[in-house]
Amino acid sequence: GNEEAAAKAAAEIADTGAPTIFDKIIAKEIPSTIVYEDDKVLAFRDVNPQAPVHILVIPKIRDGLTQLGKAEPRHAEVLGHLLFAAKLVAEKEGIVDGFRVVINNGPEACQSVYHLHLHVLGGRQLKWPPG
Ligand code: IU
Repeated sequence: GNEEAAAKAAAEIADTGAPTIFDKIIAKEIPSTIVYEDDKVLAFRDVNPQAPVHILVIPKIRDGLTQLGKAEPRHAEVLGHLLFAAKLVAEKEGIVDGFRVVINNGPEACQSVYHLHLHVLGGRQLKWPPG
């Protein structure tokens, strides 16, 4: 009902630390189109692509990284690993000459899933500034 929908919407605009749908994607309980995977990160196609190539790169273990703004010194290594994986994904997708990596942090940036993720976008002329 309406209340349920309102609660769901509220949950998605706040960093509650609750499990997210990405846990199920990592566990392969929810199917996704995986384009790259190693021991630390998973990259899969966004279900609502904003460009011909739109891939999300996420840490397999969230470890408090609900959003970039919560990063601690211990996360530096995985943050670097995620960015390098984004480059590997761009190469694999054939967009390495023109792509964008985006992290939406918090409500004002329209973050909707509180498990850190890098968006890798390309395959068309991207505009600047972004919306
Ligand atoms: P955001 O930066 O938190 O707004 O990005 C979340 C992305 O996760 C967004 O682009 C969604 O389309 C995407 N996504 C997904 O790929 N699969 C899902 O099951 C859900 C969201 I929920």
